[in-house]
Amino acid sequence: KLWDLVDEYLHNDTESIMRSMADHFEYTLARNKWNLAPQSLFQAAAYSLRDRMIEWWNDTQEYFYDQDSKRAYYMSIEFLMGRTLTNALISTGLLSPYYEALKEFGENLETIADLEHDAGLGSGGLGRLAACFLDSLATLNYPAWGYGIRYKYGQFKQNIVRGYQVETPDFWLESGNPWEIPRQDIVYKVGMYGSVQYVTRSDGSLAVKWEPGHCVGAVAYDTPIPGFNTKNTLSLRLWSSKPLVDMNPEELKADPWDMLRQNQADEEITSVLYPKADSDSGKELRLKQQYFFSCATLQDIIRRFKKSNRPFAEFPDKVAIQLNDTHPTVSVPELMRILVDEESLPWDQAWAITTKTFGFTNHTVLPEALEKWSVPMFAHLLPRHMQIVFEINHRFLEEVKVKFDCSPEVISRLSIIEESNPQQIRMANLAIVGSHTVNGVARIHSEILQQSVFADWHRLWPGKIINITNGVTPRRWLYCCNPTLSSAVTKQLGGNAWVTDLSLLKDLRSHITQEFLRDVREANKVAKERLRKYVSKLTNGAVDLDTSSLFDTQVKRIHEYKRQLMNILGVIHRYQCLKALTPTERSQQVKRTHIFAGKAAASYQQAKAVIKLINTVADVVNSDPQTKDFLTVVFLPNYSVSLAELIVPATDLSEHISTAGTEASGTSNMKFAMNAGLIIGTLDGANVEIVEACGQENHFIFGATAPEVDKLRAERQSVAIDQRLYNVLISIERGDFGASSNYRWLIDPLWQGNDYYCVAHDFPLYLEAQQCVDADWRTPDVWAHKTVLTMFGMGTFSSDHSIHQYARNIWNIKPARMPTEH
Ligand code: 26Y
Repeated sequence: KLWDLVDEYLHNDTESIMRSMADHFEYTLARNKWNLAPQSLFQAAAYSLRDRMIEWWNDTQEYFYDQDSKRAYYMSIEFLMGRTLTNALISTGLLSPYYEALKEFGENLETIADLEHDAGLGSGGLGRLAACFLDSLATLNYPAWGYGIRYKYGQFKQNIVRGYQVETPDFWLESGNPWEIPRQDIVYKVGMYGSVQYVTRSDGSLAVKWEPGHCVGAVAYDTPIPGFNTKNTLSLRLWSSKPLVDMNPEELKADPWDMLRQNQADEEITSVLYPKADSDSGKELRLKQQYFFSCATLQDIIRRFKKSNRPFAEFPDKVAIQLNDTHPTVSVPELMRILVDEESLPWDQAWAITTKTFGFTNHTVLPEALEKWSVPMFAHLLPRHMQIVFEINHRFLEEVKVKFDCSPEVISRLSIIEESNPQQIRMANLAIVGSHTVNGVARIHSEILQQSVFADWHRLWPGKIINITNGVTPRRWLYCCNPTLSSAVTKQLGGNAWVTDLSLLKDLRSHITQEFLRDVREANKVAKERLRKYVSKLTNGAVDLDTSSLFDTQVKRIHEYKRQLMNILGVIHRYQCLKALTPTERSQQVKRTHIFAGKAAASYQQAKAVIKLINTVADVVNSDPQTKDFLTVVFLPNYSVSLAELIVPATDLSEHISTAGTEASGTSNMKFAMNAGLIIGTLDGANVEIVEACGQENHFIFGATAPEVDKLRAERQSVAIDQRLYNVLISIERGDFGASSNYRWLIDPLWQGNDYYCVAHDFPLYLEAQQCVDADWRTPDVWAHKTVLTMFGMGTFSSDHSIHQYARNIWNIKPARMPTEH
């Protein structure tokens, strides 16, 4: 009876929603009904929606438990979730009653949704991929959990001051986070430091026991993840650190001030994403974060597993754990420690369980991103884990020597321990040895893993390294962010089944109607107008984008390999060409708006210099009366998920121009193409598969291919500087864009032929590709056809498609959809 009352309370008609919003407004937020502040209305809406999601979440968990489902656990140090409100309303099917309810409160849903602070607990592609995967897992009814860290500060906020990037903390929890459910009852103890003891068991055998020198608490915070058009609701469980005073009795005797400092240090573990790693203490903090999160997650997974009273031998039948890059890899020795030391399993059995449980995804081939930890530091923080890693390595190398005829060089490359001074632990090697399957994130990337980065492993264990090409969720990246275009697709297909089955788009490819071409153009116009308003507000009216111009966009992390430099050098070239023309000639040129956004790592000089150059070029170009009607350049500060949702639908041409062989996949390429945008790009990452699916003739592909890049580098050929590049560089040297000393980091390597990322080689080819863009843009019908063929070719780039492959080929899990009456 009691529960019936609750169910009644949670009805989903407008009036019930208004009532529950009013309740939260008054009792959760303690606000006064005469002061309906928009921020509080957002929170009231969020809390009331959360109530509904919690109910479904509880039902879902009960259902998975009853079904005894095998679950997949996605462990990721980043989750770049962005905003939740609109997405959750659309997934739960409650958009229209909430729209109405807010109207009754005198507010517009869009305005309210805009008040939500992005959850920016990630820095780029890897974190956003994790977020898309959660959306797909929920939507496809897979039994799964996301696990990560609840950082108090997300990725820094980027401010642009006089053209320079200035970082300030992103205190995203400032106005509270209505989506999360703090679970003060779910707290695990995480040990660190200390020593290893040997104790004799009653049967005379020797047991090893780690006695940590210090313990902290890990508190669970859950965020419900609703599936689209299903009641299945998953959870993202993020850990927050807190002091455990009574767990550390020795420390209780210490000076109270010391204890306070220790408490603060404990809380700091989950304070920031990627703490600065330029000192030993910074590096240790990063490792501490990784261990903290791995340790808490494994305890939680094992507690859930134990509820079914099965023997540990069956653990891999019920649990699949995915390591999203190497960051959670300390989970491998941690699971071994639990099984061997705490559960007293023999090593071989523990190892079989461990390797059957883990899968490992690699996201980068850049050597500097392959994580290593110094052995002394690791041994100090995690003495028992260090022993276990040595033991894993010893047994692995013995096996290799016996079974395979490897040279000493190969053995030393395969070794988990790098014999440097001090020794280093290669986390990628540990992840490969500790998991049953390794995957790359786009076909070319997986091939590079097999043939070069992990070639030794591929020879050792053929078939272990596989490919699963990334995808993005069509819910957020088309249905929600581009309602006009979505309606057009729904109209064409006579329903919105495509939202959960994007492959339906391909059926539209063979009969493109005039009506649809018109609709696509209209959607693009609406989106451009929205972006125009945003930029105008941002710049206090100083920049008014011309929505009839071609919007050319490059938005992503700023990195040398992504070559934003080549893009801006191309813009300078265009500017120089315009200046050289007569006014009549100028007026015949394609009008363009070049949009940039992206953050540079705080210590990355070259990337920061690129930001300064883009901003300065923007100042010069936008205020030049001769060119300003034909060329506009904008750098939009503080790139984020919600900013991307605004930019993606408004873009005509997006740039994915990394040096071939460097971008593992890229996922924004998929977002733009899904929104009927064309791509200018290299044959790198997922571009290769995108243009294969959409037609290479519909895109602007240029530049050295990955084997050509290898050759250029091997031959150390110095590439002659093209005349146009020369003119651009000279203009920068001359100070046309402020003091050239700002750009030494960028320009000198080019003059010196020290051009690892092949900018000079690809520049002329890039300019040619841009000329092809202009030519096509001048023929609107040609352009429109290409955009539509592109969009309809994107059926396999949904994260749903990727997740089905993970489920089948790595995790061995099955969907378990709750019946609707549940
Ligand atoms: C060094 C370390 C701590 C580290 C921190 C962050 C290493 C890597 C990363 C993040 C990597 C990342 O975001 N990689 C991107 O993953 C995307 C999803 O697979 C790819 O699309 C993209 O090409 C790749 O750069």
